[in-house]
Amino acid sequence: MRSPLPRRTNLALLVALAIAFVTGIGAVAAGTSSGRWVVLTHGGAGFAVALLSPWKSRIIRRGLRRAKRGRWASLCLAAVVSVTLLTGIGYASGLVLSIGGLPGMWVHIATALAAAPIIVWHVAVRPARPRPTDFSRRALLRTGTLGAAAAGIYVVTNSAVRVAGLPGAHRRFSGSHEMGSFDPDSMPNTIWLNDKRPDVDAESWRLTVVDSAGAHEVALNELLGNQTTLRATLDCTSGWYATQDWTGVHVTDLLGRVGTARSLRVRSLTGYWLRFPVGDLRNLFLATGTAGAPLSAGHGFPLRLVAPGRRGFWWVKWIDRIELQETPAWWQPPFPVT
Ligand code: HEM
Ligand SMILES: Nc1nc2c(c(=O)[nH]1)N[C@H]1C(S)=C(S)[C@@H](COP(=O)(O)O)O[C@H]1N2
Ligand SMILES: [Mo]
Repeated sequence: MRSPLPRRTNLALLVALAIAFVTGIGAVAAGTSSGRWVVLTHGGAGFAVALLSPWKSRIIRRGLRRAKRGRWASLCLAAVVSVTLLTGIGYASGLVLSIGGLPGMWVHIATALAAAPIIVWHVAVRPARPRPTDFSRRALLRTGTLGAAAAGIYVVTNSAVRVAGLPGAHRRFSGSHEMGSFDPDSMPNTIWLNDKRPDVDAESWRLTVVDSAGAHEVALNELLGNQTTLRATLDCTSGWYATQDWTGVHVTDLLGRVGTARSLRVRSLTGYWLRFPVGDLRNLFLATGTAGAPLSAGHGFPLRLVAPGRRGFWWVKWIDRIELQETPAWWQPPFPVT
């Protein structure tokens, strides 16, 4: 009889990768500290993948002795997953924050996304069917041991990062590193690949506000009249965060009756937009400045959104229109595409 070990290794690896993938997406969606457990599970799943790799390399080495269809794609998969693993650990520890000018977290996410379809294909061409014995008490115990070992390694590496005083010791719950708090000039500018920084003329710029009473326009001067300050943390999915004192007005100061509206669509003059549930209006802030100075062009001059508790991609820059709509808030891509 053939040993069940390779099959179980493959199954465990598949489960660990699936958990890492789902919690990875959860980690970059998490805006409040209640998302901490998702990020912790992600690290644990990542280390479970790492723990299984010695067994998996034995399987791979054996497999390579037999010529198989799609061998190169499988080796490519192994390479892509290894890079994902290494960039994850490199970024989390702070040892490798940037790779070829790109944020290391960006490379981590890009390779993980590239691995996903190859994994689906890889499993489809050699399906490993679980057997009843894979769910026996002993097998479950072994799975539990793997989980505990992964959690153990996670705790040990995290402590090592702290003892060694690596930058990773000061990560936020989301895994992000601090960059440029209270110093907007040293805070990164993050712009999606398909967006571009516009040059805005402050004189002619207007904010169009649409509520149940219709549309009206607001000039920059009017916004500068009656400002308050809000301390809030911008946490980008590319792995950095910064806390700033933002000056501006609350969205609710500009909007009239909500009526039957279900969402607020916040649009950038570049075309970039996001939709927020009306239940969230009280938390949304429109900033014209930070640290006592007007926003820089890169940070969204003349007006940007400050959305405490939401990840950076929600913080629309260069806003030219906010509009209450009856469309439900979930009616938008889960992550912005334009
Ligand atoms: C599917 C394969 C994946 C593997 C094997 C993997 C593995 C890892 C590992 C080992 C870490 C370091 C954990 C630590 O030391 O704290 C990490 C961190 C991270 N990964 Fe992944 N990852 C995967 C996919 C993803 C995806 C798809 C995303 C996002 C879309 C993602 C986002 C993150 C984030 C935000 C961190 C930082 C969290 C922290 O500092 O603990 N990962 N990953
Ligand atoms: N119009 C527009 N707004 C945008 C973006 C963009 O590309 N275009 N990037 C978002 C992302 S991903 C982040 S993290 C923050 C970054 O803000 P900053 O460049 O001021 O640091 O802006 C958000 N607002
Ligand atoms: Mo971002």
